[in-house]
Amino acid sequence: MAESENKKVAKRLKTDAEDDCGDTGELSSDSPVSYFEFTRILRDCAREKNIFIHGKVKDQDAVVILEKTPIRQNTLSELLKSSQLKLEMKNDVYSTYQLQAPAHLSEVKTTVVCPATEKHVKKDLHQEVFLSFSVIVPVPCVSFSYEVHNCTAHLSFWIQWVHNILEKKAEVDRIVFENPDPDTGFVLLPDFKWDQKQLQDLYLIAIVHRRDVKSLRDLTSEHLPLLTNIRSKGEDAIQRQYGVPPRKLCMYLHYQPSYYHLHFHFTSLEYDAPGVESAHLLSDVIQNLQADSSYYRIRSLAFPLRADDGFQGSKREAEKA
Ligand code: GTA
Repeated sequence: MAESENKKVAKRLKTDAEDDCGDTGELSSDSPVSYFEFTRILRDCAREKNIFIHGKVKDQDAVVILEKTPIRQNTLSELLKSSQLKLEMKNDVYSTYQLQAPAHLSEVKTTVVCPATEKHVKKDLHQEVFLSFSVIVPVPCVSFSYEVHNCTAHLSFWIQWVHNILEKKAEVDRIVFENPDPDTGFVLLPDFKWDQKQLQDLYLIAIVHRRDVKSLRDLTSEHLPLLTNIRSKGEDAIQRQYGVPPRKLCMYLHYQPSYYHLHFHFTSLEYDAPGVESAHLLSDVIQNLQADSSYYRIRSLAFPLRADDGFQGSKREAEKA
């Protein structure tokens, strides 16, 4: 990347200074976390270095997600020079240490969902996962409602946060790009899983302005202009803002999504993003719709199903009826 581009990207990424002041980085002494009373651990993932905790904040249910953030290249020399090292073991040329970093280099990304509904709690609870297939029912709208109401209704969420973004009631200063066209337009902004501190784990979402398209299942060739617009304008915006070229981006949507308002994930190819088992690449979706407008209306689609989804039961009920 050229030096001027590097500077532009560095400006776009969040710095520690920004974290200590301003709108999004306000130091918060009265956050829900200060009142959090632990109930139980929902999920604990050593590889992803995150933990999902259920608890109460002033009598309301809450979920707190703690995640160790990646080590940033621009803080490496400070990290090595200003940390204390405690020797753990030494053997031949090998030695391991506990590195105690200064406070500003050892932050933990914290996500709070409060008040959390039963669905929020259930979503983050560790469960056995099986591969399942969505049922093909000849009438597309029946198929859609069958899946949504019998399988995912209890795991799909209110999308108020999506409407807040589209109506500029939340995350306004985080918007990276917007195309306001009511049919093919969208808003591109950082996913809340990305702390925007390094490009290796770049993660943005494109939320469409249209409110009548809920998921992959609704897409037909009528939506090709929307999909190609998102691909080309999304790629351009990310290249402009972050210097990441399209060949280093992964663009996809989830089936089944957690939130039923059409949106796309743009992640760095270097990032091992969660949800890969339910991802459908945008380029494949475009090609499939070009070949067959009803592809996603009639196909049976595989998706991961959690042990307590109740889908198997519902399916059996439906078969019996
Ligand atoms: N900018 O308010 C928001 C917001 N919310 C509520 C969700 N998202 C938001 N983005 C902004 N502001 O990528 C993002 C989500 C997700 C996308 C919805 O919208 O981060 P989806 O409908 O396809 O749902 O996408 P998906 O991907 O299945 O659900 P989600 O929440 O991403 O969960 C997938 C897995 O990611 C989980 O099983 C869990 O392992 C992991 N995960 C969830 N939340 C976090 C977190 N905060 N930190 C780390 N890992 C997480």
